[in-house]
Amino acid sequence: MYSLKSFENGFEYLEINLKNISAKIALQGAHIFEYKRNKEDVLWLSELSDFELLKPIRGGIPLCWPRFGNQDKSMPQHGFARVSLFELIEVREREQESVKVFLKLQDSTQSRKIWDYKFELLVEIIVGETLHIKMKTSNNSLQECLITQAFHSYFCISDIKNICIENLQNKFYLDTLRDEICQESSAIHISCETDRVYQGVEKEIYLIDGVREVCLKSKGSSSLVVWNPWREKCSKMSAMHKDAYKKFVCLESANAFEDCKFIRPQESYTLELEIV
Ligand code: TA6
Repeated sequence: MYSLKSFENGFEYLEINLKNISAKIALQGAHIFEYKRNKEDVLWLSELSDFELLKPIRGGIPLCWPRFGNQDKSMPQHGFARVSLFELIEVREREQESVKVFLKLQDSTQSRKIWDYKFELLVEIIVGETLHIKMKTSNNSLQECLITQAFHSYFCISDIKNICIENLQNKFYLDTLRDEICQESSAIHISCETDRVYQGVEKEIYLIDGVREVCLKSKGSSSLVVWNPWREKCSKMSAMHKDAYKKFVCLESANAFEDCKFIRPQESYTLELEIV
């Protein structure tokens, strides 16, 4: 049902195969880079993605932590977790139904140079008919820490022109391209570069692609990012074909901007996502 594998360059990942479900999880970044249901990809992965230490994988679900975005110049964009090697703690099989994987990242001399906190980041992934991820930050420092974070999920779609995103009606969002606060009026269709951070998001979000529907249920998050680079930005992005923008949309359950989290010493905070 599961095996630890590596690419020729030694890049390690866990491969999970159940009856109608399969997944691949890189130890770097605790990064789910493949999740299939009935042999259909739910997550999008660039054919040009790197699988090299210290290079983020392009696609799947990058874990943005302890920062989302690039406002904090002391840190790589989207933080350092996605380019850090996690320890594989335990894998629990439950018949042919599901496999639960526990991975852990702790502070190090390198991490403390970038972010001077003692921490433990525990990632729990349940691969089954749904994909369930929990990211638990424990602050083992003597001072309070601030985190912003996100499951930066890339979803496979038939074509960007065919999809709509439901349940964000009336929500306010930051249009990061125009640096403007706007209010969503209806279901979202994408026809240009889109980079929006919705706030006050409590309910599940639906990605509708023809007859296909993916539902995102999150806990511990009230912000959701909707991103598609569209043609021009896509052509400038690393590890992406120039037409890749047509085949994915990012819906990112987050704690971003005003939804940031302060964690007191010896306390923890968990961000959860279930992809149904
Ligand atoms: O979540 C949207 C975003 O912040 C975009 O602005 C774009 O930068 C995207 O993430 C990809 O970032 P990456 O560092 O993975 O290339």
